[in-house]
Amino acid sequence: MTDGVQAVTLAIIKPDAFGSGKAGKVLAALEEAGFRVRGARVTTLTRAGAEAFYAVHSERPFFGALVDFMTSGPCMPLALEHERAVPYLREVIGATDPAEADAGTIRALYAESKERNAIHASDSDENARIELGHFFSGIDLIATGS
Ligand code: FUP
Repeated sequence: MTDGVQAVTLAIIKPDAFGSGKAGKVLAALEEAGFRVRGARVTTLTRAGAEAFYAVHSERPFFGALVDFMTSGPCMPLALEHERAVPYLREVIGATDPAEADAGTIRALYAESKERNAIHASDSDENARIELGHFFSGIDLIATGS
């Protein structure tokens, strides 16, 4: 454990990775990268829930397919702690399209395609706070320092 201030971000192991039995491997990669798991769930998104979660993309041509995919089976939201939680998780997961993701990143290792790309990560501290709120209440997250 470091002495630095810890931050928390949201990851979601998406239905492609969860449904093909890769959740354990993805979680192991996240732990090996140095994240501490502060919250974890298994849930299947409702259509309304997925639309709300991805509301920022509602005008994009891929929005309907994205909602179809994210509601197609169980996923695993994770609250992950690290000193640089948001930017570091983005580094560890790699580019949106696995064909463009750096070798060794989670998407390079486990994503099928840009559309079915194994894992979500919040892209700012503000969005992390909002997105964590979709899946966790404060009391679900174990206390810092435990
Ligand atoms: P990322 O932050 O890397 O998850 O990527 P974006 O926020 O740009 O996109 C969110 C999700 O929309 C991606 F994970 C997959 C989906 N998407 C597509 O299906 N097609 C695209 O062209 C871009 C994104």
